[in-house]
Amino acid sequence: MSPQPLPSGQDEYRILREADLRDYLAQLPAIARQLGGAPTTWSIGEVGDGNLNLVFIVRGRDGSIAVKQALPYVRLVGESWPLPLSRSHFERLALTHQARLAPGLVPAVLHHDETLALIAMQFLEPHIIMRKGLVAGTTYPRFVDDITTFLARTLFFSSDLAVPAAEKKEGIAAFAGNHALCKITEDLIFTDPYRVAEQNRWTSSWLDATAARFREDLDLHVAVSRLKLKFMASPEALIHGDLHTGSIMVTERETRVIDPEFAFYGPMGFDIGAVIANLLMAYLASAGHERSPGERQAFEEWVLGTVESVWTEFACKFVELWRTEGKGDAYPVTLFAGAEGAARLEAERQAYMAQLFQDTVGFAAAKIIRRILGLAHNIDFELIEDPKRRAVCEARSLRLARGMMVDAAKFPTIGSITKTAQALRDWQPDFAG
Ligand code: SR1
Ligand code: MG
Repeated sequence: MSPQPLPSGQDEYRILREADLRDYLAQLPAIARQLGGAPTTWSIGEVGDGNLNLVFIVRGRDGSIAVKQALPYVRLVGESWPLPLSRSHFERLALTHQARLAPGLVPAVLHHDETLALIAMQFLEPHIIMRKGLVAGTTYPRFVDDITTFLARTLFFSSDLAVPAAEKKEGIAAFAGNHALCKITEDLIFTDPYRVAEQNRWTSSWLDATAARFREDLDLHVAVSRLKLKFMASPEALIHGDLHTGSIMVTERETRVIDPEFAFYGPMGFDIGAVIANLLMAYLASAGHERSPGERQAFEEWVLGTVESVWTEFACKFVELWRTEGKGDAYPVTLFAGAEGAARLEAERQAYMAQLFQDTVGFAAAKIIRRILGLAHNIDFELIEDPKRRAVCEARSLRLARGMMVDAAKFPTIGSITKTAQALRDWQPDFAG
Protein backbone atom coordinates (compact mmCIF):
# COMPACT_ATOMS: atom_id res chain seq x y z
CA MET A 1 0.00 0.00 0.00
CA SER A 2 2.00 3.02 -1.18
CA PRO A 3 0.95 6.48 -0.02
CA GLN A 4 -0.88 8.39 -2.74
CA PRO A 5 -0.64 12.16 -3.18
CA LEU A 6 -3.76 14.16 -2.49
CA PRO A 7 -5.02 16.43 -5.28
CA SER A 8 -3.35 19.82 -4.85
CA GLY A 9 -4.96 22.17 -2.35
CA GLN A 10 -6.83 19.25 -0.72
CA ASP A 11 -4.41 18.28 1.96
CA GLU A 12 -6.77 18.82 4.87
CA TYR A 13 -9.53 16.71 6.26
CA ARG A 14 -12.92 17.36 4.75
CA ILE A 15 -16.12 15.36 4.85
CA LEU A 16 -16.50 13.75 1.44
CA ARG A 17 -19.69 13.88 -0.55
CA GLU A 18 -20.25 11.40 -3.40
CA ALA A 19 -18.82 13.78 -6.03
CA ASP A 20 -15.67 14.51 -3.99
CA LEU A 21 -15.10 10.81 -3.53
CA ARG A 22 -15.36 10.21 -7.26
CA ASP A 23 -12.66 12.83 -7.94
CA TYR A 24 -10.52 11.49 -5.12
CA LEU A 25 -10.68 7.86 -6.24
CA ALA A 26 -10.12 8.79 -9.88
CA GLN A 27 -6.60 9.94 -9.04
CA LEU A 28 -5.66 6.66 -7.37
CA PRO A 29 -4.44 4.52 -10.29
CA ALA A 30 -4.77 1.10 -8.62
CA ILE A 31 -8.28 1.84 -7.33
CA ALA A 32 -9.40 3.41 -10.62
CA ARG A 33 -8.14 0.32 -12.46
CA GLN A 34 -9.95 -2.00 -10.09
CA LEU A 35 -13.24 -0.13 -10.58
CA GLY A 36 -12.75 0.09 -14.35
CA GLY A 37 -14.38 2.35 -16.94
CA ALA A 38 -14.63 6.13 -16.76
CA PRO A 39 -15.04 7.67 -13.27
CA THR A 40 -18.22 9.38 -14.48
CA THR A 41 -19.81 5.95 -14.88
CA TRP A 42 -19.09 4.82 -11.31
CA SER A 43 -22.11 4.63 -9.08
CA ILE A 44 -21.46 5.89 -5.56
CA GLY A 45 -23.88 5.67 -2.65
CA GLU A 46 -23.50 6.41 1.06
CA VAL A 47 -24.93 3.41 2.90
CA GLY A 48 -23.59 3.76 6.45
CA ASP A 49 -26.10 2.78 9.10
CA GLY A 50 -23.63 2.51 11.97
CA ASN A 51 -23.20 4.91 14.84
CA LEU A 52 -19.97 6.66 13.87
CA ASN A 53 -18.88 6.86 10.21
CA LEU A 54 -19.70 7.38 6.56
CA VAL A 55 -19.63 4.25 4.41
CA PHE A 56 -19.77 4.44 0.63
CA ILE A 57 -20.20 1.64 -1.89
CA VAL A 58 -18.52 2.46 -5.18
CA ARG A 59 -19.43 0.31 -8.19
CA GLY A 60 -17.53 0.47 -11.45
CA ARG A 61 -17.57 -1.45 -14.72
CA ASP A 62 -15.07 -4.06 -13.52
CA GLY A 63 -15.41 -4.12 -9.75
CA SER A 64 -16.70 -2.56 -6.54
CA ILE A 65 -15.08 -1.27 -3.37
CA ALA A 66 -16.24 -0.05 0.03
CA VAL A 67 -14.94 3.25 1.38
CA LYS A 68 -15.22 4.17 5.04
CA GLN A 69 -14.58 7.72 6.23
CA ALA A 70 -14.46 8.65 9.90
CA LEU A 71 -16.51 11.72 10.83
CA PRO A 72 -15.07 14.15 13.40
CA TYR A 73 -18.07 13.47 15.63
CA VAL A 74 -20.38 10.63 16.66
CA ARG A 75 -22.82 10.24 13.76
CA LEU A 76 -25.55 8.85 16.01
CA VAL A 77 -25.55 11.97 18.20
CA GLY A 78 -24.17 14.77 16.02
CA GLU A 79 -21.49 17.46 16.17
CA SER A 80 -22.05 18.04 19.87
CA TRP A 81 -20.05 14.85 20.51
CA PRO A 82 -16.61 15.24 18.87
CA LEU A 83 -14.54 12.11 18.21
CA PRO A 84 -10.93 11.87 16.97
CA LEU A 85 -10.33 10.98 13.35
CA SER A 86 -7.33 8.95 14.49
CA ARG A 87 -9.67 5.99 14.98
CA SER A 88 -9.29 5.39 11.24
CA HIS A 89 -5.52 4.96 11.76
CA PHE A 90 -6.16 2.37 14.49
CA GLU A 91 -8.76 0.61 12.38
CA ARG A 92 -6.34 0.25 9.49
CA LEU A 93 -3.62 -0.94 11.86
CA ALA A 94 -5.94 -3.53 13.39
CA LEU A 95 -7.19 -4.73 10.01
CA THR A 96 -3.60 -5.26 8.89
CA HIS A 97 -2.71 -7.17 12.08
CA GLN A 98 -5.84 -9.28 11.86
CA ALA A 99 -5.27 -10.08 8.18
CA ARG A 100 -1.87 -11.47 9.14
CA LEU A 101 -3.08 -13.37 12.20
CA ALA A 102 -6.36 -14.66 10.77
CA PRO A 103 -5.99 -14.68 6.97
CA GLY A 104 -9.17 -14.54 4.93
CA LEU A 105 -11.39 -13.44 7.82
CA VAL A 106 -11.20 -9.64 7.40
CA PRO A 107 -11.70 -7.45 4.32
CA ALA A 108 -8.50 -6.53 2.44
CA VAL A 109 -7.39 -2.91 2.83
CA LEU A 110 -6.86 -1.39 -0.62
CA HIS A 111 -5.92 2.16 0.35
CA HIS A 112 -5.65 4.28 3.46
CA ASP A 113 -5.53 8.07 3.77
CA GLU A 114 -4.61 9.32 7.26
CA THR A 115 -5.51 12.93 6.44
CA LEU A 116 -8.99 12.12 5.21
CA ALA A 117 -9.40 9.35 7.83
CA LEU A 118 -10.46 7.13 4.97
CA ILE A 119 -10.04 3.43 4.26
CA ALA A 120 -10.86 1.86 0.89
CA MET A 121 -11.40 -1.84 1.23
CA GLN A 122 -12.59 -4.96 -0.47
CA PHE A 123 -16.34 -4.83 -1.08
CA LEU A 124 -17.94 -7.91 0.44
CA GLU A 125 -20.67 -9.31 -1.79
CA PRO A 126 -23.11 -11.02 -1.36
CA HIS A 127 -22.30 -10.84 2.36
CA ILE A 128 -24.79 -9.17 4.67
CA ILE A 129 -24.46 -7.81 8.19
CA MET A 130 -24.96 -10.86 10.39
CA ARG A 131 -27.37 -9.09 12.74
CA LYS A 132 -29.79 -8.51 9.83
CA GLY A 133 -29.60 -12.18 8.91
CA LEU A 134 -30.27 -13.22 12.51
CA VAL A 135 -33.32 -10.94 12.72
CA ALA A 136 -34.60 -12.63 9.54
CA GLY A 137 -34.06 -16.03 11.19
CA THR A 138 -31.19 -17.19 8.94
CA THR A 139 -28.61 -19.70 10.11
CA TYR A 140 -24.93 -19.63 9.16
CA PRO A 141 -23.18 -23.01 9.00
CA ARG A 142 -19.64 -21.58 8.65
CA PHE A 143 -19.94 -19.07 11.44
CA VAL A 144 -18.71 -21.08 14.42
CA ASP A 145 -15.58 -22.36 12.74
CA ASP A 146 -14.70 -18.96 11.26
CA ILE A 147 -15.38 -16.78 14.30
CA THR A 148 -13.59 -19.15 16.67
CA THR A 149 -10.58 -19.23 14.36
CA PHE A 150 -10.64 -15.42 14.25
CA LEU A 151 -10.91 -15.14 18.04
CA ALA A 152 -8.37 -17.83 18.89
CA ARG A 153 -5.74 -16.63 16.44
CA THR A 154 -6.06 -12.86 16.89
CA LEU A 155 -6.13 -13.14 20.68
CA PHE A 156 -3.51 -15.84 21.14
CA PHE A 157 -0.97 -14.46 18.67
CA SER A 158 -1.08 -10.96 20.16
CA SER A 159 -0.69 -12.20 23.74
CA ASP A 160 2.28 -12.83 26.02
CA LEU A 161 1.65 -16.53 25.50
CA ALA A 162 2.80 -16.18 21.88
CA VAL A 163 5.06 -13.14 21.47
CA PRO A 164 8.20 -11.85 23.20
CA ALA A 165 7.64 -9.21 25.90
CA ALA A 166 9.17 -6.35 23.89
CA GLU A 167 6.98 -7.00 20.85
CA LYS A 168 3.89 -7.22 23.02
CA LYS A 169 4.68 -3.91 24.73
CA GLU A 170 5.26 -2.22 21.38
CA GLY A 171 1.86 -3.48 20.33
CA ILE A 172 0.29 -1.96 23.44
CA ALA A 173 2.03 1.34 22.70
CA ALA A 174 0.89 1.32 19.06
CA PHE A 175 -2.76 1.22 20.12
CA ALA A 176 -2.54 3.28 23.32
CA GLY A 177 -3.65 6.43 21.48
CA ASN A 178 -7.06 4.94 20.76
CA HIS A 179 -8.20 5.98 24.24
CA ALA A 180 -11.15 8.11 23.07
CA LEU A 181 -12.79 5.00 21.66
CA CYS A 182 -12.01 3.09 24.87
CA LYS A 183 -13.66 5.92 26.80
CA ILE A 184 -16.87 5.44 24.80
CA THR A 185 -16.90 1.83 25.93
CA GLU A 186 -15.99 2.72 29.52
CA ASP A 187 -18.91 5.16 29.69
CA LEU A 188 -21.57 3.58 27.50
CA ILE A 189 -21.09 -0.04 28.53
CA PHE A 190 -19.72 0.00 32.06
CA THR A 191 -21.18 3.16 33.60
CA ASP A 192 -24.17 4.91 32.03
CA PRO A 193 -26.72 2.07 32.07
CA TYR A 194 -26.33 1.97 35.87
CA ARG A 195 -26.88 5.69 36.57
CA VAL A 196 -29.02 8.54 35.37
CA ALA A 197 -27.46 9.59 32.07
CA GLU A 198 -29.05 11.94 29.57
CA GLN A 199 -28.53 9.64 26.61
CA ASN A 200 -29.85 6.46 28.19
CA ARG A 201 -33.07 5.14 26.77
CA TRP A 202 -35.19 2.02 27.15
CA THR A 203 -38.60 0.75 26.16
CA SER A 204 -40.63 3.04 28.37
CA SER A 205 -42.86 2.74 30.28
CA TRP A 206 -42.61 -1.05 30.40
CA LEU A 207 -38.98 -1.13 31.54
CA ASP A 208 -39.06 1.98 33.76
CA ALA A 209 -39.10 -0.01 37.00
CA THR A 210 -36.38 -2.39 35.79
CA ALA A 211 -34.14 0.49 34.72
CA ALA A 212 -34.65 2.14 38.12
CA ARG A 213 -33.75 -1.12 39.89
CA PHE A 214 -30.54 -1.40 37.86
CA ARG A 215 -29.63 2.12 38.99
CA GLU A 216 -30.02 1.10 42.65
CA ASP A 217 -28.52 -2.39 42.51
CA LEU A 218 -25.21 -2.22 44.35
CA ASP A 219 -24.36 -5.88 43.70
CA LEU A 220 -24.59 -5.05 40.03
CA HIS A 221 -22.61 -1.83 40.45
CA VAL A 222 -19.77 -3.71 42.13
CA ALA A 223 -19.78 -6.42 39.48
CA VAL A 224 -19.83 -4.02 36.53
CA SER A 225 -17.12 -1.85 38.09
CA ARG A 226 -14.87 -4.90 38.45
CA LEU A 227 -15.42 -5.58 34.76
CA LYS A 228 -14.73 -1.95 33.93
CA LEU A 229 -11.42 -2.11 35.76
CA LYS A 230 -10.55 -5.32 33.94
CA PHE A 231 -11.37 -3.61 30.64
CA MET A 232 -9.21 -0.61 31.51
CA ALA A 233 -6.24 -2.36 33.09
CA SER A 234 -5.71 -5.74 31.41
CA PRO A 235 -3.77 -5.46 28.17
CA GLU A 236 -3.91 -9.20 27.49
CA ALA A 237 -4.17 -9.11 23.71
CA LEU A 238 -5.09 -6.97 20.72
CA ILE A 239 -8.86 -7.08 20.87
CA HIS A 240 -11.34 -6.00 18.20
CA GLY A 241 -13.16 -4.00 20.84
CA ASP A 242 -16.64 -3.94 19.23
CA LEU A 243 -17.27 -7.48 18.07
CA HIS A 244 -21.06 -7.49 17.92
CA THR A 245 -23.05 -9.10 15.11
CA GLY A 246 -23.18 -5.73 13.32
CA SER A 247 -19.38 -5.99 12.93
CA ILE A 248 -19.59 -9.37 11.21
CA MET A 249 -20.54 -9.93 7.57
CA VAL A 250 -21.69 -13.35 6.46
CA THR A 251 -22.91 -15.60 3.73
CA GLU A 252 -23.70 -19.27 4.22
CA ARG A 253 -20.11 -20.00 3.23
CA GLU A 254 -18.04 -17.09 4.48
CA THR A 255 -17.52 -14.88 7.50
CA ARG A 256 -15.69 -11.57 7.59
CA VAL A 257 -15.03 -9.43 10.66
CA ILE A 258 -15.19 -5.69 9.94
CA ASP A 259 -14.96 -2.34 11.78
CA PRO A 260 -12.15 -2.80 14.35
CA GLU A 261 -11.94 0.94 15.10
CA PHE A 262 -12.26 0.23 18.85
CA ALA A 263 -9.17 -2.02 18.78
CA PHE A 264 -6.66 -1.80 21.61
CA TYR A 265 -4.82 -4.15 23.97
CA GLY A 266 -7.48 -5.25 26.38
CA PRO A 267 -9.01 -8.33 28.02
CA MET A 268 -9.70 -11.25 25.69
CA GLY A 269 -13.05 -11.99 27.32
CA PHE A 270 -14.40 -8.68 26.03
CA ASP A 271 -14.34 -9.93 22.40
CA ILE A 272 -15.55 -13.44 23.16
CA GLY A 273 -18.27 -12.03 25.43
CA ALA A 274 -19.39 -9.65 22.68
CA VAL A 275 -20.02 -12.51 20.28
CA ILE A 276 -21.85 -14.57 22.89
CA ALA A 277 -23.93 -11.61 24.12
CA ASN A 278 -25.11 -10.76 20.65
CA LEU A 279 -26.10 -14.36 19.94
CA LEU A 280 -28.00 -14.49 23.23
CA MET A 281 -29.83 -11.28 22.29
CA ALA A 282 -30.64 -12.73 18.86
CA TYR A 283 -32.08 -15.75 20.67
CA LEU A 284 -34.17 -13.85 23.20
CA ALA A 285 -35.36 -11.33 20.58
CA SER A 286 -36.49 -14.14 18.32
CA ALA A 287 -39.85 -14.58 20.08
CA GLY A 288 -40.60 -10.96 19.21
CA HIS A 289 -40.16 -11.66 15.49
CA GLU A 290 -42.24 -14.83 15.47
CA ARG A 291 -45.41 -14.62 13.36
CA SER A 292 -46.79 -17.98 14.47
CA PRO A 293 -45.83 -20.09 17.51
CA GLY A 294 -42.79 -22.28 16.86
CA GLU A 295 -42.08 -20.68 13.48
CA ARG A 296 -38.49 -19.86 14.44
CA GLN A 297 -37.80 -22.91 16.59
CA ALA A 298 -35.13 -24.38 14.31
CA PHE A 299 -33.39 -21.01 14.15
CA GLU A 300 -33.53 -20.62 17.93
CA GLU A 301 -32.07 -24.09 18.46
CA TRP A 302 -29.28 -23.21 16.04
CA VAL A 303 -28.51 -19.98 17.93
CA LEU A 304 -28.28 -21.73 21.29
CA GLY A 305 -26.09 -24.47 19.82
CA THR A 306 -23.94 -21.74 18.30
CA VAL A 307 -23.51 -19.99 21.66
CA GLU A 308 -22.22 -23.26 23.11
CA SER A 309 -19.96 -24.04 20.15
CA VAL A 310 -18.47 -20.53 20.07
CA TRP A 311 -17.09 -21.05 23.54
CA THR A 312 -16.13 -24.74 23.27
CA GLU A 313 -14.48 -24.46 19.84
CA PHE A 314 -12.73 -21.23 20.77
CA ALA A 315 -11.37 -22.86 23.94
CA CYS A 316 -10.15 -25.94 22.01
CA LYS A 317 -8.41 -23.85 19.36
CA PHE A 318 -6.87 -21.43 21.85
CA VAL A 319 -5.47 -24.18 24.10
CA GLU A 320 -4.14 -26.08 21.11
CA LEU A 321 -2.34 -22.93 19.90
CA TRP A 322 -0.87 -22.55 23.36
CA ARG A 323 0.36 -26.16 23.33
CA THR A 324 1.94 -25.88 19.88
CA GLU A 325 2.85 -22.17 19.50
CA GLY A 326 3.37 -21.05 23.09
CA LYS A 327 6.63 -19.24 22.37
CA GLY A 328 6.00 -16.04 24.31
CA ASP A 329 7.83 -14.93 27.44
CA ALA A 330 5.04 -15.96 29.80
CA TYR A 331 5.27 -19.54 31.10
CA PRO A 332 8.90 -20.16 30.05
CA VAL A 333 9.34 -23.76 28.87
CA THR A 334 12.44 -24.11 31.03
CA LEU A 335 10.22 -23.87 34.12
CA PHE A 336 8.04 -26.78 33.03
CA ALA A 337 10.51 -29.48 32.07
CA GLY A 338 9.75 -33.18 32.17
CA ALA A 339 6.49 -35.05 32.45
CA GLU A 340 5.56 -33.45 35.76
CA GLY A 341 6.22 -29.97 34.41
CA ALA A 342 4.15 -30.68 31.31
CA ALA A 343 1.26 -31.91 33.45
CA ARG A 344 1.40 -28.79 35.67
CA LEU A 345 1.47 -26.54 32.63
CA GLU A 346 -1.51 -28.33 31.14
CA ALA A 347 -3.42 -27.91 34.43
CA GLU A 348 -2.50 -24.24 34.37
CA ARG A 349 -3.88 -23.91 30.84
CA GLN A 350 -7.20 -25.30 32.06
CA ALA A 351 -7.21 -22.87 35.01
CA TYR A 352 -6.47 -19.99 32.63
CA MET A 353 -9.41 -21.00 30.44
CA ALA A 354 -11.71 -21.20 33.47
CA GLN A 355 -10.83 -17.61 34.39
CA LEU A 356 -11.23 -16.50 30.78
CA PHE A 357 -14.67 -18.09 30.74
CA GLN A 358 -15.70 -16.14 33.84
CA ASP A 359 -14.47 -12.91 32.24
CA THR A 360 -16.37 -13.77 29.07
CA VAL A 361 -19.61 -14.34 30.99
CA GLY A 362 -19.29 -11.00 32.79
CA PHE A 363 -18.48 -9.02 29.66
CA ALA A 364 -21.30 -10.71 27.75
CA ALA A 365 -23.71 -9.60 30.48
CA ALA A 366 -22.46 -6.01 30.30
CA LYS A 367 -22.90 -6.03 26.53
CA ILE A 368 -26.51 -7.15 26.83
CA ILE A 369 -27.46 -4.60 29.47
CA ARG A 370 -25.97 -1.64 27.54
CA ARG A 371 -28.06 -2.47 24.42
CA ILE A 372 -31.29 -2.34 26.42
CA LEU A 373 -30.75 0.45 28.98
CA GLY A 374 -28.01 2.58 27.36
CA LEU A 375 -27.60 4.88 24.36
CA ALA A 376 -26.96 2.55 21.43
CA HIS A 377 -29.56 -0.14 20.86
CA ASN A 378 -29.66 -2.92 18.29
CA ILE A 379 -32.15 -3.97 15.64
CA ASP A 380 -32.66 -7.41 17.21
CA PHE A 381 -34.95 -5.63 19.64
CA GLU A 382 -35.63 -2.33 17.87
CA LEU A 383 -37.37 -4.03 14.94
CA ILE A 384 -39.95 -5.56 17.27
CA GLU A 385 -42.60 -2.93 16.64
CA ASP A 386 -45.02 -3.59 19.47
CA PRO A 387 -43.31 -1.96 22.48
CA LYS A 388 -44.77 -4.35 25.04
CA ARG A 389 -43.67 -7.37 23.04
CA ARG A 390 -40.19 -5.81 22.67
CA ALA A 391 -40.04 -5.03 26.39
CA VAL A 392 -40.86 -8.65 27.25
CA CYS A 393 -37.90 -9.87 25.16
CA GLU A 394 -35.67 -7.19 26.66
CA ALA A 395 -36.76 -7.98 30.24
CA ARG A 396 -35.88 -11.65 29.70
CA SER A 397 -32.46 -10.62 28.43
CA LEU A 398 -31.88 -8.27 31.37
CA ARG A 399 -32.81 -11.02 33.80
CA LEU A 400 -30.33 -13.39 32.18
CA ALA A 401 -27.62 -10.72 32.06
CA ARG A 402 -28.04 -9.63 35.67
CA GLY A 403 -27.67 -13.23 36.79
CA MET A 404 -24.57 -13.72 34.63
CA MET A 405 -23.00 -10.59 36.06
CA VAL A 406 -23.64 -10.98 39.77
CA ASP A 407 -24.00 -14.75 40.16
CA ALA A 408 -21.06 -15.86 38.02
CA ALA A 409 -20.69 -19.00 40.15
CA LYS A 410 -24.10 -20.14 38.92
CA PHE A 411 -22.74 -20.16 35.38
CA PRO A 412 -19.73 -22.46 35.49
CA THR A 413 -20.25 -23.78 31.96
CA ILE A 414 -21.53 -22.42 28.68
CA GLY A 415 -24.33 -25.01 28.89
CA SER A 416 -25.56 -23.42 32.11
CA ILE A 417 -25.98 -20.14 30.23
CA THR A 418 -27.89 -21.59 27.30
CA LYS A 419 -30.06 -23.59 29.69
CA THR A 420 -31.00 -20.44 31.60
CA ALA A 421 -31.63 -18.53 28.36
CA GLN A 422 -33.91 -21.34 27.21
CA ALA A 423 -35.80 -21.29 30.51
CA LEU A 424 -36.29 -17.53 30.14
CA ARG A 425 -37.55 -17.82 26.52
CA ASP A 426 -41.16 -18.00 27.71
CA TRP A 427 -40.87 -16.27 31.09
CA GLN A 428 -43.49 -13.55 31.55
CA PRO A 429 -42.14 -10.48 33.36
CA ASP A 430 -44.34 -8.62 35.80
CA PHE A 431 -43.89 -5.03 34.68
CA ALA A 432 -45.72 -3.68 37.71
CA GLY A 433 -42.78 -4.32 39.99
C1 SR1 B 1 -21.49 6.46 20.44
S1 SR1 B 1 -20.97 5.01 19.75
C2 SR1 B 1 -22.05 3.81 20.30
C3 SR1 B 1 -21.63 2.44 19.97
O1 SR1 B 1 -21.45 2.29 18.58
C4 SR1 B 1 -20.37 1.42 18.34
O2 SR1 B 1 -20.72 0.43 17.45
C5 SR1 B 1 -19.95 0.88 19.68
O3 SR1 B 1 -20.65 -0.29 20.01
C6 SR1 B 1 -20.31 2.00 20.56
O4 SR1 B 1 -20.40 1.64 21.91
MG1 MG C 1 -18.78 -0.33 14.21
